[in-house]
Amino acid sequence: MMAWWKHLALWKKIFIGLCLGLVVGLLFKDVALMLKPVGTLFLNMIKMLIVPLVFVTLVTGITSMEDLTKMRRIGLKTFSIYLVTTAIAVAIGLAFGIIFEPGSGVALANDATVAAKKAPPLIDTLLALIPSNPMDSLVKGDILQIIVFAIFLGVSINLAGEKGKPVAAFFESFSETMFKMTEIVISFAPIGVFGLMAWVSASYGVDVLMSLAKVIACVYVASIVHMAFTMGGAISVFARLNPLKFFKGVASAQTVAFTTTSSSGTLPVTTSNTIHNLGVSKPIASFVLPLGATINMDGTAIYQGICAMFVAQAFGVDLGFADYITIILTATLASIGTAGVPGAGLIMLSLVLASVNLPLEGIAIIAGIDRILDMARTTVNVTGDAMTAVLVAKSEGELDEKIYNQENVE
Ligand code: DAS
Repeated sequence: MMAWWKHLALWKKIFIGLCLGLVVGLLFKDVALMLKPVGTLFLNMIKMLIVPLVFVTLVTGITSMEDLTKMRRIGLKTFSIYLVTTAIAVAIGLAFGIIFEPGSGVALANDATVAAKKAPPLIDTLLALIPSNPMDSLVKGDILQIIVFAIFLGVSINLAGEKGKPVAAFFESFSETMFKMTEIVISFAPIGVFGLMAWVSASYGVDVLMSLAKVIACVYVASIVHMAFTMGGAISVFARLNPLKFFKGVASAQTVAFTTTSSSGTLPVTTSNTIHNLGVSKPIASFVLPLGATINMDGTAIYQGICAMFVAQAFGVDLGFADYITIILTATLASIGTAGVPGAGLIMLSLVLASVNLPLEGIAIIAGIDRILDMARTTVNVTGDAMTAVLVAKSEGELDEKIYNQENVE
């Protein structure tokens, strides 16, 4: 038995953990609820990695691109892909909301118990990007501020020339060490995913899912459409690579994202998958992925487009063309401001609803099933990050196609 399990690819082990967790949660609810600590332990292990991994790999990603023009070129490509795919994602979400009307006929939850947390004004989010005390940001795990500080530090090391080399070497060594620690943590993913999935399926059960089945179905189908056509199409057309190999190579990260609902938490797995399964060079992966885990949220954009339509329909509010444009703009910006942590998109949804004067009470209805929706949107978010890393690496000639086309992936 052990030999069979030992030689199984990691993504298959994780998938088995996911399915077993689902079954145990639905059939043995009491046992499954006791499994939550197993999932929490795994979550804490990947949270332990986030700050050091994001910080050292981003600094290393930048110092390894000594040529500032190359870094500027890669940065431009990365941000352009992020913005375009996110805007497409919102449009797909809106289209699904308009066509399938998930909110029509929904029994409104009058006891709006969940007070809709107000999202911070966008200008505050942008101003807060510069960390007044980078050590404090590192200690608190303020990922956006850590990324800004890492970019400043990486560029400064490059500008320091010879005098910066010892620091660059330190971060290079630290980065390799963090990749090793990541491999250790990832080996626990199958059992961690089992515990998380068992707790989620036991907590939500089937009845909650049925009552809002239409909006859940809309988010899941729109997410699959965006991954298959937008992302699969981009890999096929612009990178001229087999999209099926891409989805197989990123399966572990998708499964961890699905169960943890945290892009940042999944970052160690996303990084490992893109390097070891998809052949992306470490410098490109180290630059594109930490940024993506924080500002590239296609799944969240889809979710906000659909939920804005859901709330408008549930409360009988008619939206005009100008409202749709406003939703596309605010949902794109809101998804950039959404942190890569569980439930962040729900908070930013208040920004999108407020932008078109939709009742924030709608958030209380969504809140009841938000974890289920978060599982889908985080999976899309992580897949979009990996897709961007592949496109940028291929365009820079830093993608090893032998690794990309390999049969056995982790
Ligand atoms: N859960 C967030 C993430 O980690 C996305 C969201 O809440 O919308 O990507």
